Amino acid sequence: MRMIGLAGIIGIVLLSGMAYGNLLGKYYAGVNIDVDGILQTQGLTERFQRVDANIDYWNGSAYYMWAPISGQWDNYTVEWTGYIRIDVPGEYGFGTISDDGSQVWIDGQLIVDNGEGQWYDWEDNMGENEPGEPNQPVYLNEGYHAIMVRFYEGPSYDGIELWWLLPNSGPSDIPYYGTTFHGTPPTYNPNTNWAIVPASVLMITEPCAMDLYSDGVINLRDFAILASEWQTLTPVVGDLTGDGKVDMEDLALFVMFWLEPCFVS
Ligand SMILES: [Ca+2]
Ligand SMILES: [Ca+2]
Ligand SMILES: [Ca+2]
Ligand SMILES: [Ca+2]
Repeated sequence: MRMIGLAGIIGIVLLSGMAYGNLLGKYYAGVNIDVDGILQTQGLTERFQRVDANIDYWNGSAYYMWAPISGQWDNYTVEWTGYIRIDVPGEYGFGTISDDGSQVWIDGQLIVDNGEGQWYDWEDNMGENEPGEPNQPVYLNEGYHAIMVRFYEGPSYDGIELWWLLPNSGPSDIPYYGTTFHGTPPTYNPNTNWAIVPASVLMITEPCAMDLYSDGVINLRDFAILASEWQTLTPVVGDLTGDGKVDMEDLALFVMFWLEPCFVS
């Protein structure tokens, strides 16, 4: 551990508690919609990756231009991946409003298909969708669930928001008046129980990967294992980043999850 140094320790302190508010966003030039209408990223040119706190890229104005890729107003794709923390087991609603299309997968299952080319449109898995598309709340148990959202922009205006409806909320009006808004800007509906999925439940990596001692919490026991493999050439479990060595990058990732639960049953 001598190698860490003061700067490393300061970095660790700054990173502590930063597990949440992280989704990995991959930004691509181009659009690829397959024959089944699924948004794909194969064949597209990746322009950059960045960390996004959550998916909240529209401010409700009629002629909003998100345009996250510099110099590329149209014809791009974004894929977000990470995990969502569920504290209350039950049936969840998910929905997007986007221009153009978007799709949401939870644990690898497509649960919201709002993938069409469109002016802003809302769709969810609670009944506001197109015929034949997913129309069931998704049951999620306590713990971390993989989430992936894909979004594409064809021409003109663009933006996306990801919303959820918590269990036992009862039926709720959607967050915007109307469902499709052809030619009419969506108007925010305050009488809704839906909420934008907050950064506080989103993370890039789920904490159980850090629970090296498997006792259900990220703690000193896990740190001791990580330290025992420090800079070894053949780490067994401590290589959290997958680059074949245990170093500052692994430690920086580890401390982000300090004292996080891992919901071991
Ligand atoms: Ca739609
Ligand atoms: Ca558009
Ligand atoms: Ca542990
Ligand atoms: Ca590593």
